[in-house]
Parts: sequence; C-alpha cells; structure tokens
Amino acid sequence: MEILKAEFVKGVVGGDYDIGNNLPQIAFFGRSNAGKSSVINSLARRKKLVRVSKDPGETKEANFYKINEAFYLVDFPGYGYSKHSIKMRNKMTKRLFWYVENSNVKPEAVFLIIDIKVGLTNLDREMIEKLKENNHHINIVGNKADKLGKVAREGKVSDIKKEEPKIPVLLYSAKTKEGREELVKTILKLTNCRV
Ligand SMILES: Nc1nc2c(ncn2[C@@H]2O[C@H](COP(=O)(O)OP(=O)(O)O)[C@@H](O)[C@H]2O)c(=O)[nH]1
Ligand SMILES: [Mg+2]
Repeated sequence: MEILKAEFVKGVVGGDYDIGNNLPQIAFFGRSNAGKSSVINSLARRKKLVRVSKDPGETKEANFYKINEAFYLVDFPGYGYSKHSIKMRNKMTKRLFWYVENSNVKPEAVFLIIDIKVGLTNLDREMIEKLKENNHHINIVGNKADKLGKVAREGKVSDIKKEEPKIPVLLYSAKTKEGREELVKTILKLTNCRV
C-alpha cells in the first residue's frame, strides 16, 4: 500500500465539511510552524502539494487533498500563530473547536502534529481535551525528530506518554522522511484504503 496519487481539491472556510462524496477524512491539526504542511507534502512525496502562502499563519481555510481517489487529508489552519492578535488567535481556535464539536463530517482520526523538540504545549493540551470530549480518534505525530538525538527524543516521547498514555505517538521527520512508512500505513488502515 502506498500513497500513489494526491491532488488539491478545495479549501473550506468553516461550516460545511461535507465535500460531497462520502470519502473518509483524516484531519491534521497543530500549532503553526509545527510542520503540518511539510508532513503532508512528505506523505505525498511532493514538494509543493500543500499550498504554502507567504504568511503561513494567515491560512484560514481547511484544505482538502484527495489521496488515491479514496480519502482526504485535511490540512486545518494552525493554531497559536505568534503574529496574530489574541482576538484572531481566539477566533481560529474557536473555529477548530467548532469543527471538533459540530462538523457534519467526522474524521476517521485527527493527527496532531507537534514539534517533538518543543513537546506538547498548553494549546495542544487544550485541543487534546476538546478532541477527547468529542470522542475523536487521536494520534500524535512528533515531527522534526531529526533535530534530536536518540536519548532526547526518547525522553520527549516518554513525557508525552506520561501525560497521555492512551494516545499513540509516532516520531517523524518531514525532512529525513523518518516514520513515513509507518504513518502511511496507519492512515491507509484508518481509511480502509486498499490501493
Ligand atoms: N528540521 C526540520 N524542519 C522541519 C520539519 N518539518 C518542517 N520543518 C520546518 O518547519 C517550518 C514550518 O513548517 P510548515 O510545514 O510550514 O509548518 P506548518 O505551519 O505547521 O504548516 C519550515 O521552516 C519547515 O522547513 C522537519 O521534520 N525537520
Ligand atoms: Mg502550513
């Protein structure tokens, strides 16, 4: 099983996430700069699949990428963008919370992308609580693993495991592609993709 085909379909700004054909959706959440766009590009083995605006924190749409004609990866706006006013940050967080609580389409799973060197932040913790309250299936992707040595990365993973023993944590590097095979396998399994 592999990711063979990936195409941008559309961007959605809040509201209707039912984009029409009942294909399963996998949601990508994370703080701005954690590497969400890079992870999706690395999964698709494409450098520029994910539209990266000049000012990435300004992206307000949830962007849908159709994979293997079988499911969608959905890149949500990052939260906690440092250049935003607190008002704007609250607005973006509210919109993500709305999706978590009320969306007309429930994703098969939410992949929370974090910078493993930074670990979980309070914003990530808030998001995890909200996801749990609404019974979402959560996976944490500890991206930028290339920045840490073996001992440091194990320490970071065990810190997360202590806090969230039930959530799977996968070490990943969009830069070196470490963890890619496992992440692809997990996603294809969750979406029942047999291609
Ligand atoms: N060293 C390293 N840098 C990364 C990795 N993934 C992303 N980055 C860098 O982190 C920054 C933010 O990445 P981006 O994908 O735009 O993050 P997003 O805001 O979450 O979509 C960029 O400068 C990337 O080159 C990784 O696995 N390793
Ligand atoms: Mg991005």
